[in-house]
Amino acid sequence: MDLNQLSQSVIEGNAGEVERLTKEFLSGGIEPKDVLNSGLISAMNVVGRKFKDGEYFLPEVLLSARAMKVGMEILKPELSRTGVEPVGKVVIGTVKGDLHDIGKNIVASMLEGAGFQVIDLGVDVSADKFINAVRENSANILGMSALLTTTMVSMKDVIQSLQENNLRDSVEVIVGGAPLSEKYAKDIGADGYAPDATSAATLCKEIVQ
Ligand code: B1M
Repeated sequence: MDLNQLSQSVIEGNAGEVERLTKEFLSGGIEPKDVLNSGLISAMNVVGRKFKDGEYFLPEVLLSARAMKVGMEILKPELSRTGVEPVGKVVIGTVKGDLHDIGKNIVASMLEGAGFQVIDLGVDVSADKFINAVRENSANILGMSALLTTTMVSMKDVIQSLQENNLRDSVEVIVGGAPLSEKYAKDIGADGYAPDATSAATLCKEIVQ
C-alpha cells in the first residue's frame, strides 16, 4: 500500500479517492498517525508550495483542503480513541480574521487522542469568545492557531484580555501555526509554542502533569 497515492489524491483535490484510500489504509492496518503525516499533511505542504509558486490558485487549494477534510473526518475517531477520563480541558480556536482550520483541527484531534477534553471554537474567533469559553469551561489550557502574519498579531490582544479579566493566572496559553515561532510566542507573553500537532499534545501533557 502506497501512501503517496493518498497524497496525490489530496493534491488533485479528489475527495472521493481520499475517502476510499483513507478507509483502505486504515482497514489494511496502517497506523492512523502515518496516514495523517505521510498521506495527508505532506500533501498540503505540496499544495502550499504550488500555491506559492503560482501553479495553484484558490479554487485548487480549496478543493485540496476539502479533500483533506474528508480524510481527517475518517481519521479523527481513530486518532481520538482513548476511553480514559479527560486529563484536562483545552479551549482551542483559530484567531479573528483567520479562516485556516486544517492544522487547528489536527491539533484538536491529537489532543483528544492524548486524553484531553477539547472545546473547539472554530475559526475567526474573537477575544471575547475565547475569554468566555475559558471562563465557562474552567479550561486548563487555551490554544490559539493562526496561519496569517496579519492575524497572528491578535493573539497578543487575547492574552491582554485574559489579564484584564483576571483569568491569566488560571489558564496556560499555547500558540501555533506556520508563521509563528518560539520567540514570537515569548514576545507576546504566551506560555508555550508548538510547531506541530504532536508537539502540541506533548506540550499540553507537560502542562497538566
Ligand atoms: Co491560505 N494562506 N489563504 N488558504 N493557505 C497560507 C497560510 C499561505 C502561507 C499561502 C502562501 O502564500 N504560500 C498564505 C499566508 C501568507 C502569510 O500570511 N504569511 C495564505 C494566504 C495569503 C491566504 C489568503 C489571504 C489568500 C487570499 O484570499 N488571497 C486567504 C485568507 C483567508 C482568511 O483566513 N481570512 C487564504 C485562504 C485559504 C483557503 C480558504 C483557500 C485554505 C484554507 C482552508 C481551511 O483551512 N479550511 C488555505 C490553505 C489550505 C492554505 C495553505 C495552502 C495550507 C494551510 C494548511 O492547511 N496546511 C497555506 C500554505 C502552507 O501552509 N503551506 C496557506 C496544512 C496544515 C496541516 O498545516 O496549518 O501549518 P498548518 O498546521 C500545522 C502547524 O502549523 C501546527 O500544527 C499543525 C499540524 O501539524 N499548528 C499548531 C497549527 N495550529 C496550531 C496550534 C497550536 C499548535 C500547533 O497550538 C494551539
